[in-house]
Amino acid sequence: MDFSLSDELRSMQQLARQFTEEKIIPYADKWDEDHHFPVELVHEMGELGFFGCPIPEEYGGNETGYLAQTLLCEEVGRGSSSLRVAFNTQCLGTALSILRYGTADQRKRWIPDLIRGKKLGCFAISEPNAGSDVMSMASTAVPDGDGFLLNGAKTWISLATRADMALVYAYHDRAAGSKGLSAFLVDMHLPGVTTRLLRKLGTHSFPTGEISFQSVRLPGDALLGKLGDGVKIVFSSLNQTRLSCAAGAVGLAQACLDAAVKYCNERQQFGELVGKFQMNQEMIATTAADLEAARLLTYRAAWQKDQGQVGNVLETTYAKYFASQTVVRAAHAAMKILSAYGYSSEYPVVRYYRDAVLYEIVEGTTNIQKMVIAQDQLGYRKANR
Ligand code: GRA
Repeated sequence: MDFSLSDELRSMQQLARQFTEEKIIPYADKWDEDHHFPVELVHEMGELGFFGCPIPEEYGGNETGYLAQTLLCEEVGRGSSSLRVAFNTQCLGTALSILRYGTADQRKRWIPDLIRGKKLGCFAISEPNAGSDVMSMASTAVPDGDGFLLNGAKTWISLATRADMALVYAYHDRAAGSKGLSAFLVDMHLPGVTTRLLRKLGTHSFPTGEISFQSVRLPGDALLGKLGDGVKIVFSSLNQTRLSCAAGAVGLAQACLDAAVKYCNERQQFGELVGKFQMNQEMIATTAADLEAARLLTYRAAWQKDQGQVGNVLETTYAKYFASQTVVRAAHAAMKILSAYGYSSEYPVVRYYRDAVLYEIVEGTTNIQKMVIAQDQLGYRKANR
């Protein structure tokens, strides 16, 4: 066992830290307040290679791997939970699936532009009546001539209103059950595609929306993988996007701890620094210990993927589950320590608090993560594939 980071990983971490400190942290509160999506930062991160870690050089990536990707997600997530989502829209939920399941033409068409941030991507799984219950989705893409006819509605899709392409999951044959689900690469500029922006509690700098597909004619080469590969693709994709959530949660929990520590060492009450009070120390200690554990679980899941164990659903689920719980506790602790200042828009803690909650919902709720873990423990269904 070696817990140290290589020189290459440390320098990538350093680059992302510096980028976040210079280009994100000074503006993140204002962007959040204005609901402003700084698209130019997605381009910049793309140019710096932030989205290309698990992608071969042949398609514009840098092949530095999942642990590298995780470190970058963590650093960006420390500055902005909103911008962290770009790792999923540009790579883990889109380009990476195209790399795994796409043809040479599909890879060439989409991957380089997505990971360089030149084209914006999104992935469309959830529907108004299909959240945790993925398989109950109602969208259909039935064979039609030499292509497919896509109909349906998707919701809670990051970048829906801005994306150039979407990886859409839909049934080509509803009657065939799980074997009837397929994945499609959809050009978002096609006739019949419309979107609507949604309002939400936090992550205001990254738009989330609904997509409606009304008799959208897809060409035959929109199909990703084979007919019926939808289940395989969607669950393997969720197993990578959940890792980025875990990393983002670790980054945000670190931001919460940093804010709490700074305040403890500045603010005086009853004649001494508030850090001297044991009840505050208890919150600092539990946050710091949780954070260490969450970070180790996250790095382990990433490291396993770098060893070729990309189907490590169980360990990725532990990481996503524990990191999302950690960040919620960390944000609550920071709020209590900063108290009225925590609740005020003058400090970023109010943004951290709003953004933290999302980690318990997105990419599979906490209860879904627990379900996966419990079913594995009980022997009902092995999580790893
Ligand atoms: O046997 P089969 O051929 O019928 O296949 C079944 C099963 O073997 C089928 O799926 C297969 N399967 C998997 N295949 C590969 C299940 N898990 C895996 C896996 N890990 N890898 C259906 O299985 P089932 O048991 O009938 O399904 P289920 O009862 O519905 O339970 C599965 C489960 C609860 C794990 C699943 O539904 C799940 O993970 N739900 C959570 C959904 C989720 O994470 N949604 C997030 C949407 S994306 C998102 O939030 C992105 C945010 C928005 C954005 O940023 O754009």
